[in-house]
Amino acid sequence: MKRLIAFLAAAALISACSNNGGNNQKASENNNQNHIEITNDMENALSMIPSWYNENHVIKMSEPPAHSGSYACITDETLQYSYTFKELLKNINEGVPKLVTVSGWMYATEPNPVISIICNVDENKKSISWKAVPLKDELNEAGKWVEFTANFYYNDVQLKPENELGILAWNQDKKTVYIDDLKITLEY
Ligand SMILES: [Ca+2]
Repeated sequence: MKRLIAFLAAAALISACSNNGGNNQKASENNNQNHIEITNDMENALSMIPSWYNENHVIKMSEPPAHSGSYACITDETLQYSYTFKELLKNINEGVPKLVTVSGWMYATEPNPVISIICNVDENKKSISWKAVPLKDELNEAGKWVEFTANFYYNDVQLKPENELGILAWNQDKKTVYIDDLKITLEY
């Protein structure tokens, strides 16, 4: 119930922000029955947006500048896990997704860092599906923002509305990688 209230509060916040056209609140949803889009530009991460965790990994950027606005997520040797989206499937939409696509921008400080996008599904706090898309080859140029996309298909798992979806980047390298402007798309 607490989560549901938090989710409704988030939905209210999102719609309030889209009404005033505010640019600084980009944790938004663009929905129809078969397609849900959740975006987060990290500019308001520190206000603790519901369904998003690890906001202490979002920092004010100067060198390099963030991809959008002033804030982006840092991952490095000690902050291996990025800003994270976590929510019950039933709180996102009716039904369960066939495909989850995670896209966004990453800035590698050295070429070819060992970093992956992780899509995990928990049932009763226990993982029933853990998928990783490595981005090492995509990030072959350091010192610039590079767009990435990771697709996760769920034909092989029987998802349930009660399952919890968790999405994050996992940096297994010593090299720092910054992340900004995440977009999570769910196809039903
Ligand atoms: Ca940003």
